[in-house]
Amino acid sequence: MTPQELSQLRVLVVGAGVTGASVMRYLLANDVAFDVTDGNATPSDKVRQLLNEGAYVAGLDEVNPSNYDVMVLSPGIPRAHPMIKAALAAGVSVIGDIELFASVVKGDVIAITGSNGKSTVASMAAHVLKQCGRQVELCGNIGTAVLDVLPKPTDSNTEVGQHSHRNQEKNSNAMVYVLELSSYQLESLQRLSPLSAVVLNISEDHLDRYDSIEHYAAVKRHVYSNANYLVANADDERTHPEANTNNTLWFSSTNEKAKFSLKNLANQQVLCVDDQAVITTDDLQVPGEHNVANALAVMALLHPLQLTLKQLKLGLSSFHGLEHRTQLVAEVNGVRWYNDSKGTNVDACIKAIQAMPGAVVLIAGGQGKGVDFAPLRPVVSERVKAVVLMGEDAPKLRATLEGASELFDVSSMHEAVELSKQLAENGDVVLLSPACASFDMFENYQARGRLFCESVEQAAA
Ligand code: UMA
Repeated sequence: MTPQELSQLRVLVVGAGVTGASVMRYLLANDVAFDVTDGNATPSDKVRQLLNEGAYVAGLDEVNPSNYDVMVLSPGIPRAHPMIKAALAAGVSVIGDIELFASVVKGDVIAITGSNGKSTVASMAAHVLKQCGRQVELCGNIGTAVLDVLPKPTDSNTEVGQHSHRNQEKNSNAMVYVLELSSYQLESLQRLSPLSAVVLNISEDHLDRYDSIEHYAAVKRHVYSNANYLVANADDERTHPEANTNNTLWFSSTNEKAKFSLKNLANQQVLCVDDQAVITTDDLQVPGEHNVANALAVMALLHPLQLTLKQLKLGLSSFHGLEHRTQLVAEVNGVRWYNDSKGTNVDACIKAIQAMPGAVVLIAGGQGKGVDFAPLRPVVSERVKAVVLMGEDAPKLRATLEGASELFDVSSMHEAVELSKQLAENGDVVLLSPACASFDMFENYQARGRLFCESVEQAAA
C-alpha cells in the first residue's frame, strides 16, 4: 500500500515502539494522517511529537475498529488480539511495516529468516557486500526498522512510490537492502519480492504464539512467496519450499552434492560453489559448525549478485561475528568468558555449547516461551559441568536438567557471574546462553548481554 493509497484511507498505527515510531515518521514524511494506539496509558514524549494532529487511543481494547480502513500492526502484537480479530472481521486491512516498505522500495532486497543465525547471516551478507563496495542497508528484526532506511521523499534521485526494482536497468551500485525478518513480521506481509530469500533452519521457538512447530515453519516459509531465488537448507526439511525449481539454491554442510556445500579437498574443509573453492573453514573467523552453514547461506543469497570468488572470500574471511553471539569477552586465569545473550531459544543454546572450546559453566534461564527444554539435556550432560539458573523459567529448566549436571540458582546476573567464577577452573569456559527471552529481568537481550560483560569485567578486576 503506497503513501498515495494510504492518504485516501483512515489509518491506525497499532503499537508505539521501534516499529510504530518508524511508521509514524514515514506517514508524517508522506503527508498521511493517522491515529495511534498502544497498551501504554500515556504516549511517550517522542510519540506525542510524532502524532501531529492524530489521536492517541490508550489501550488497544479502546479502539473502535470501524473507525479505520487500515491498521499498521507492530510485530510484537499478535494478530489473534481480540481487537485485531474484530478489525479483520470488519474488513479492515491489517498490514505490517514490511508491507509498506515492499510497496515503495527500489533496489535489491535480500530477505533472511529462520529460528537461529538470522542476525549473523544478515550481518555477514551486509559485510561481504560492503567489502565489495556495494551500498547496503541492514535492517528489520535486527533492530533498525525497515522504513527508517528508505530514502526520504525529498531525497534526490529517489522516487518513493513505485514498485519496480527488477525491471529497472541493473546498476551495480544500486542499494541492496538486507532484511532480517521474524515470523511475527512475516505474518503481516503480502507482497515483498526479494531478489533472494532464505529460511535458514527451524527449531522450536515462539510456541506461545503458534499452536505447533509446523504452523510456525509455514509462517517462516512465507518469505519464499514472490522471491526470485529461494535459498533452502538441504539439511533441514522444514525450510524446503513447496516446489523445487531452477530458482531454488540449495546449501548443505553435510551433503557435498548441494550447490553450496562443504567439501573435503586435499585434506582441508572447504566451502564451495559447485566445484569451485571459496574459503576453508579455518579462514572463517566465527566458530562452530553452525557458522559454516551460515556462511554457505550467505554465498547462496548473494549468488544472484554475481560477486567473484575472490570477493566472497575476502568478505567472509574478514567477518568477526556479532556482539552477544558466542562473543569472547574475556580470558581471566585460563577461563574464557563468552556472551551469547542472543541465544534466546534451546537450539541456539545447544549450538553455542557445541562451539565452545572447553568444559562449560552455563548461565541460562529467563522466559522460555512455552517450549520444551528436553533437547538440552544430552549436550548439557556431555559438555556442561555446572548450570547457573536464573529468571522466570529457572524451575522448569531445573526440572528438565536435574541429574544431567550440577545445578545452582541465583537471582541476579552479578550473582551468576560471581558464582561461575568460583565454579570454573583453568581451561574451562563460562557461557551465558540463556535458551530464553530476557524480558522478565531485562529490557532486551542486549541489556542482558551488556550487564554480563560489565559483571565479568568487575569480577576480573
Ligand atoms: N504492545 C502492546 N501490546 C502488546 C505488545 C506490545 O501495546 O501486546 C506495545 C508496547 O507497549 C510497545 C510496542 O507495542 O510500545 C512494542 O512493539 P513491538 O513489541 O512490536 O516491538 P518494537 O519495539 O516495534 O520492535 C519490533 C521487534 N520486536 C518484536 O517483534 C517483539 C524488534 O525485534 C525489531 O528489532 C523492531 O520491531 C524493528 O523491526 C526484537 C525481537 O525481540 C529484536 N524480535 C523477536 C525475536 O527476535 O525473537 C521476534
